[in-house]
Amino acid sequence: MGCSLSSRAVTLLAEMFHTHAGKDGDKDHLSKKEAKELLKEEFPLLIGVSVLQRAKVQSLHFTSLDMDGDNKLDFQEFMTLVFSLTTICNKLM
Ligand SMILES: [Ca+2]
Repeated sequence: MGCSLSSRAVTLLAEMFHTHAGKDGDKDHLSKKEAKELLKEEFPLLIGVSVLQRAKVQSLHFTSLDMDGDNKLDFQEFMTLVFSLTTICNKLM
């Protein structure tokens, strides 16, 4: 019996976070550089979107996502980014 779609989605998100966060050796936090690379590699669809949608994506500033101000994103802060991106992607569908 396979996993449900939602179980796979949650697992994939956690996997995506830890894979990118671990590039600098700290798999529990995304640095600004890692967050930028994650967006570029995992959400290439957003590269081809309209100017208006791109403006919304660019408004997801690292500093506004970094709620505790430690200059890196933990998993909870990352999920805020995922929520925003999912909302934007849903509007593009
Ligand atoms: Ca943080």
